[in-house]
Amino acid sequence: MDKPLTLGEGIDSWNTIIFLYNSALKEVKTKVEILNDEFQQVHRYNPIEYVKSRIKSPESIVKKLKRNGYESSIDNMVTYVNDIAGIRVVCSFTSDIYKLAEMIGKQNDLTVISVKDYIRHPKDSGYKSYHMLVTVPIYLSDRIIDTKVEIQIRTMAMDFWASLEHKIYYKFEGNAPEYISRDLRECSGIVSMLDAKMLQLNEAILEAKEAQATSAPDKDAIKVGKYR
Ligand code: 0O2
Repeated sequence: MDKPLTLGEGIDSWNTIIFLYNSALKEVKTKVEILNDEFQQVHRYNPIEYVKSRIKSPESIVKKLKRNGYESSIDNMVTYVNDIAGIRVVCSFTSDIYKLAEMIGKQNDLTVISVKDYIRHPKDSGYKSYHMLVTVPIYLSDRIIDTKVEIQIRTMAMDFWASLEHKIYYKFEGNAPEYISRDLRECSGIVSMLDAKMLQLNEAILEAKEAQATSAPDKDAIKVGKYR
């Protein structure tokens, strides 16, 4: 089979492009859902709280191109805007983020283009999230097109902070007074403390449950004994 075409090489109609990004979103979303179901099946545990996905609005695409010094054209949009198709996976605990990222990285038909770990290296704003830029092959009737999707993986607390910070910053169009930026960074620190505490609590609960299970008599054995 011919080498897959990368979105941008000769694909020029807006509708075709949006159709491809929508298809790529569906593919990646299904993969993430299957990984979550498998995790539930094997470990009796659900690492994902919820998944959101979106196609970036034309206004947002144009704004981003302008911000980065590019003219608004379909070619530039496909080449320089990496998050036109975006999926946000919200996990219970920080440790789940890394497990999930590893599982996504191992999917044979996804190509990981880049990873940005804003959890280990938060942005100056205080933003924390794990970003993976991947391509997924979209099989059309006459060709295969590798299409970019940005996957953002974060905890509920990180998502809470990022959503509110996004709203606040939009109000100031990026020029928030210093004391607001400082307070937001402080809130980001609180979010990290909360995540660390919840993770610690979860680990303590799991240990306590395990200890209970090993010290308690086997319920089935009691039943057998009673009715023998
Ligand atoms: P919107 O409106 O959410 O779509 P690159 O994609 O690598 O060319 P970019 O865009 O700087 O360069 O990549 P990065 O850092 O991975 O950021 C992509 C997205 O992450 C942003 O998209 C936001 O959604 C989110 N993000 C990054 N930094 C921040 C931050 O400080 N605060 C919040 N709340 N979100 C952030 P957009 O297009 O900037 O915005």
